[in-house]
Amino acid sequence: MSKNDQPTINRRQLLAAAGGVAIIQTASGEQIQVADPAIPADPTKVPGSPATPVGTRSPFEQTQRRVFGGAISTTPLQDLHGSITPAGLHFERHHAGLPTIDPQNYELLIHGMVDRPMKFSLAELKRFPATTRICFIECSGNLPIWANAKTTPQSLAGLTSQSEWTGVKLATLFRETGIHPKASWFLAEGSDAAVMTRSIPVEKALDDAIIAYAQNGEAVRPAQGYPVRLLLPGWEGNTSVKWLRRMELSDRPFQTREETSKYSDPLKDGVVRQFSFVMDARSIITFPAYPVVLEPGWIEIRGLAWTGRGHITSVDISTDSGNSWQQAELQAPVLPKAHTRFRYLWKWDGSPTRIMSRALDETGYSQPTRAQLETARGAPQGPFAYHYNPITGWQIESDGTVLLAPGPG
Ligand SMILES: Nc1nc2c(c(=O)[nH]1)N[C@H]1C(S)=C(S)[C@@H](COP(=O)(O)O)O[C@H]1N2
Ligand SMILES: [Mo]
Repeated sequence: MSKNDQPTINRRQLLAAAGGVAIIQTASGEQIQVADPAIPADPTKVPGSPATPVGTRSPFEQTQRRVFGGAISTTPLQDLHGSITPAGLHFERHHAGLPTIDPQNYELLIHGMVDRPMKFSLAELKRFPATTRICFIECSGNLPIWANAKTTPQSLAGLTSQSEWTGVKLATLFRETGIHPKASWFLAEGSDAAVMTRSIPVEKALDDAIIAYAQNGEAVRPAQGYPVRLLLPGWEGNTSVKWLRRMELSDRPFQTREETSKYSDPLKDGVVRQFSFVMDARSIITFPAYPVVLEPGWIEIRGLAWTGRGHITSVDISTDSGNSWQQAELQAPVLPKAHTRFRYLWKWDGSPTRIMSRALDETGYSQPTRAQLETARGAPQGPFAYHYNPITGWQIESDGTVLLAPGPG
């Protein structure tokens, strides 16, 4: 029997032993002997603070987004539970700051190759039948290639967040305006100084695009596009244009700055991949991860897996540096195009090892190793690598320190 297999006495049991013994009589008259700890005085039994119109979190909770240069902030994935990102911790990416838009003056214009060009106020958008879904938004640049061993889940993959979104189906609005049979693309334009524009296939609009005005039950936050954003579930975050003001239908893509000089992927041999919309399956272990220091014993490995192609079907975990893989438990309900929480119970014996997770999705796509990715696409280029989703691992040292593992991941 190793030292880790010995039963341990926890603090509760120690308290009980110090408190002596009591006899409890059950409803049927039977007597049972139980340990009887002294009940500590309760320091909170004094009148508390009053109700407030808008709540705030406990002052003892300090988790935060991490802000980079004012135009990017990342979600603290390692501090969250379940699958919904609180709105105030949703990652932010904006190319020219947050515009302030008065919802009274807001209008959404749909024009171009349509039967009836139309403008919709916010109130008009809210009168259409509504739809609600939970899905993630992930920036396609969600893996800084400057990551070093002391990288947290937040710094590694904090450009993905999940909300429950509510709005009107874009298909409903296109049915109102009518679309020319030849219209196959539309331009989505934001109302910020960046003049964010992307060309989107009409097929996506008719499939599952949402014109969203609510996030986790309240109005969309300014950082997420108040009062209205385009939401394209499973597609690279950049296409979910915030502060949406205009959509123009056409029979071809518009070749905007955001889809030519940016958001296209340099491959090997000078070839560039354009319109790589769908986010590939990815997973990361959020616990244990840097800067946690582990003690030997039972550990619940926790993390998130997601895919833009539908459902996650399984998440494999390796606790022996990739020699063998076991299936993690997935938290139900497993929703399509959504962060899926996984858990795996593991007893760490104190010897150095690497833990890794690998996501599989319903199309049969398996999250690739870094080597597989680089064989297919070449080494990542530029300050960010778009659509870079390799298996990542955490190296656990014998002293319990956990560090981001470089390859073979
Ligand atoms: N109008 C507008 N829409 C935008 C952007 C922007 O700068 N302006 N940034 C895009 C990018 S690059 C991403 S990843 C997502 C981020 O959405 P979030 O800030 O709500 O997380 O919004 C997209 N929509
Ligand atoms: Mo992005």
